[in-house]
Amino acid sequence: RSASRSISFTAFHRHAEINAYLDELAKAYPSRVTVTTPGQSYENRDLKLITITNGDGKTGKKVIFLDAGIHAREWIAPAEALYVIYQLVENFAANSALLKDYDWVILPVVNPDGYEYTHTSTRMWRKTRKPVSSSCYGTDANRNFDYHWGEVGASSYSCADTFKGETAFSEPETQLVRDLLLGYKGRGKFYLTLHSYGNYLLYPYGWTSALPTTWRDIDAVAQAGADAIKSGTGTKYTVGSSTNVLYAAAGGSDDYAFAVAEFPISITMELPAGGTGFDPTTAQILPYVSETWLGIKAMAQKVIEE
Ligand code: ING
Ligand code: ZN
Repeated sequence: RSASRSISFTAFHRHAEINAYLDELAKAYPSRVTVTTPGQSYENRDLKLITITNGDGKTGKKVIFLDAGIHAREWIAPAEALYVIYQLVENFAANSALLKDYDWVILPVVNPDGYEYTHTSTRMWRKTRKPVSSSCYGTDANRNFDYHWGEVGASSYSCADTFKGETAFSEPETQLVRDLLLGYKGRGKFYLTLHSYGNYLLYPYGWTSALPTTWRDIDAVAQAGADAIKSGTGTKYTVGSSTNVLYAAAGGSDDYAFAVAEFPISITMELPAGGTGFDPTTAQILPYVSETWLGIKAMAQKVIEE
């Protein structure tokens, strides 16, 4: 396992294995990798964050923030985050330009309680796992961010898959993402959140059909990603604001990163479907994650060249 250490792209890994891989990288590449644990999930799992640099020792660089696994069942998303980490750390020589003026900060599993629950109990679980009432568990973490929270496309019914939460930021997992994003205010230039499925590159707003005044800048980055994937493998991605090309939904992390934490480029990437949608076969993992990396790399290059 020398090429990729303890991780592979031929299986979906459990949360403990993912955390172990991050720790292993921090040990193997101490000059370029830092792993911290900024908090825990509701069920007390460590939410590990990896910061990847080029090792030049310069501080205060611009930041690309990437997360995955906000939704439990979307297994290809954390797999992609691991592939990005693998490329930036273990294939550093090929990707060092992406780290010259930017640090990458990656939270590969935002919702580990839900993720583990999809492995041990209910494969199609989407939400977190904090009980809401005696009968229902979990909040839709991508409806729980406090920007036009609950105004559209979110449910007040605690048993629903798109339950917005009893309050904005009711979940420790979304609080943690909030605090990280706010901590990078000013330095944060590109927020990318990975979901599945459907091949979309979505940008704000989710809460209204109106577009941000700077939508052309975001659209150009997303289009660069779609173009790179199209020319690499022929796979087509749809680009546009989430309200206009998918559906309206308030309380998403991308709107918050853009409008409150002031990341000028904020994109939700919906990876390809597999199986019935959320469950690609293990043989599909490597083709999907490597194809998606073409798009992520192209988007990062576009952000960096601006
Ligand atoms: N899709 C996203 C969802 O949370 C989305 C789509 C993103 C809507 C951003 C609004 C804002 O519903 C999936 N697959 O989770
Ligand atoms: Zn999702």
